[in-house]
Amino acid sequence: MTHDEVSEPTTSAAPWPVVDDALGGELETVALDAAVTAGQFVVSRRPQRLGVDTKSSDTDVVTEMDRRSEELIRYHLLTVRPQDAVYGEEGNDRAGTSGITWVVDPIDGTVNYLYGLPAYAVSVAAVVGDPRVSGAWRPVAGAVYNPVSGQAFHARVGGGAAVRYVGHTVSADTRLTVGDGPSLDQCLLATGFAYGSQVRARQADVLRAVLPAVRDIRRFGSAALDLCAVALGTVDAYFEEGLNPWDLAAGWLVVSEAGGTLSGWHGRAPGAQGVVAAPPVLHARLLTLLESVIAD
Ligand code: LIP
Repeated sequence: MTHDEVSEPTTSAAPWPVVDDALGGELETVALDAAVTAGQFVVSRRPQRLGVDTKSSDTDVVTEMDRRSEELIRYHLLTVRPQDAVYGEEGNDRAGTSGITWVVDPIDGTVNYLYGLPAYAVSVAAVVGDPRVSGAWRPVAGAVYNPVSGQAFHARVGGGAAVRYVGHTVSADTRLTVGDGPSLDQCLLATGFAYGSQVRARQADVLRAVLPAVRDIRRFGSAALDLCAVALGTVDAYFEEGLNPWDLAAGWLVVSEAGGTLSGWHGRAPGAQGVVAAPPVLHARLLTLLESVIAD
């Protein structure tokens, strides 16, 4: 594969590098294989005594299986596509020459994994642009795999989104299409919170204003699974501030390819400063509410 796979933007309407469907299909398959392989690894090879360190705060944990999962994913990706870049949550980033960067969360929902709660996933996405710069990248293929439920969500740009069940057997794909979505006051809304106490205090203030306006809140602890839940319809919408590219990349594409709308707020691209995902009409109503309580 060469750099000319990713052709430069063709029109102002498509300000992003373009990936043809053959490449998109290849990238989707690679992402799915890598996510399932790593997801099954973190379950089957979890040691009795799990090594745990902390990162940005005493509650921001990284386990030895996060690191081993990312090593396995990196090996898998670079075996089949050695020319690509890799940008992963646990570091050791790698430059590439193809115009494709793999954005990897080896275990999204690490605290749930640590506690044995069944809401964690491996998220693997191929993106164009620079994932280190908010607004300067977008996903073109990706997969999110929950090894406990067996749900493997996957999508490629222009190819739709689907979920299959991968365990001892593998199910057929079910296409994902978001519905019209309910009114705001009937909305089951997923969200999450940062690890830093000051950001959490501000997020609690936002939640105080949002909670009375919706049906209810759900906090599952994995952004990637929250985004896939919007595409699946097991929640109506999702918002969160403080996400990293690896939390967001694959789930972003699953939502958008299922017909959902995903953005930041106050006109920003989705990223650390905010993500809102929902069916289009509900997205607009939720965004208006959030922008009324979140300062620019
Ligand atoms: C998690 C996110 C989640 C957020 C958690 C945490 P991690 O990622 O997926 O949405 O609310 O605080 O950041 O740290 O488990 O990879």
